[in-house]
Amino acid sequence: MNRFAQFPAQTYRDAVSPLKIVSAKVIVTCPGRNFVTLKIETSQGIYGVGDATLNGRELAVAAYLKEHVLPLLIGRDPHQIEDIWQYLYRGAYWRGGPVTMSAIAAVDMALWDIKGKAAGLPVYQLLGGRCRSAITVYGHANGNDIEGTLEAARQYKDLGYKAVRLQTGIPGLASTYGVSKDKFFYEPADAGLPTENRWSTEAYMRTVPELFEKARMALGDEIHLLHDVHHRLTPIEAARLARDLEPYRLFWLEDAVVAENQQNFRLIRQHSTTPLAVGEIFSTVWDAKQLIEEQLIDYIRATVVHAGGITHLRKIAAFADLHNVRTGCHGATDLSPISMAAALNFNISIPNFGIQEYMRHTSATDAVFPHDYRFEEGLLQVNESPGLGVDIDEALAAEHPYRPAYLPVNRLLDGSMFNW
Ligand code: CS2
Ligand code: MG
Repeated sequence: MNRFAQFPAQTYRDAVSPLKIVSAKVIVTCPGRNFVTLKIETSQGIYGVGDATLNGRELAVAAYLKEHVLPLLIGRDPHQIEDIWQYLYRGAYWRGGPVTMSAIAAVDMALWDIKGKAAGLPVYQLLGGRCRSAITVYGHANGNDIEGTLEAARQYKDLGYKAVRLQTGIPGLASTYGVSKDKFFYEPADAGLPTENRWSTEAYMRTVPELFEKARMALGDEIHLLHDVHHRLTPIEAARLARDLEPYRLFWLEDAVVAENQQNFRLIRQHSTTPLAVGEIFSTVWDAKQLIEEQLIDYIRATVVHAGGITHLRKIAAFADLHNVRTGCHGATDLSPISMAAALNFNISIPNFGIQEYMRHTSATDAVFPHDYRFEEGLLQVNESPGLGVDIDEALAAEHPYRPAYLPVNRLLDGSMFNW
């Protein structure tokens, strides 16, 4: 029996009858990697779930929710999603940032889940319905060297992916961002204390153009190719790399430079037509305002769990749409299947969807988070079940206790602290 069938369609009166939030809990689980989940329960037995995972800082968000948010929710009408969002955002006084906005995001996702279940509709139907039949996704191909990366890319192409991100090991460097031990499942938070990588921009800049030249020869012109610089270049270095990659027609070059100084991207724009993507670490629209207004980027990567949930992400997408910027939501394995389910309901309902990152979760994670979305021929099909179409198996979650895990740090060869 479909586990979501318990929520039958209800008339409007029933759907908005006085529901009250009666309890809420934070569930931290580690089926191979840590996830933080918020579960909000209501007076009619309808409950909603939200993802609150912030890779490497999970317990900060769990504490923020438990100590400073959950007491404020009890007794409220869960249908008042926008008012509760504004209450938590303005009421904190200290606005924005990844911890606060991940906590607000979890509440927002759970409330949309409740509203969908109460209405007997998938959340995307409450967001305006379908703008497309399914969601195009990209996978992560990586290897210790170029040939290994291309071999992984062929596997993704054989699985039906229409788009694949390529990250390769760099000759002379023991490790680098994006190259994982397990070639199919990538989890960078790999140790109880941060592991230290060493970095050489020169070696990187020599390797990446060769990677994409060989990729185009090996994979053809049809498949979309993407690359994540992961914040590691200066603006002029990024401009040179973007120009060097133009012959290989990337779908996007991601996080070419750090984006605290949004005008960094003006220099890249002056030198290259390679499309640019940024924003997975953004918490609100204010982190991207100049980038979008000046059309310094082509894709905004802000994600449902780190940018305030569906409610705020829709505002970012609407603002981006005014400036011909499309979405490209972050979808790494450190965002739970709850985030993916919410992202798909968001993606299917907006006019300026670009692409969705889809790093598959392990079977252990999927068992803890049963969900109705499914992968078919390079596309993700969104749930038709009420709400977000995802759940958490609390008994199974309890079998996987939290395990401290930190993201790596990066230093230059001379030991200077750098960006990972
Ligand atoms: C990466 C992420 O998927 C991406 O584009 O930037 O894997 C990122 O490194 C992790 O989410 C960090 O936890
Ligand atoms: Mg990235």
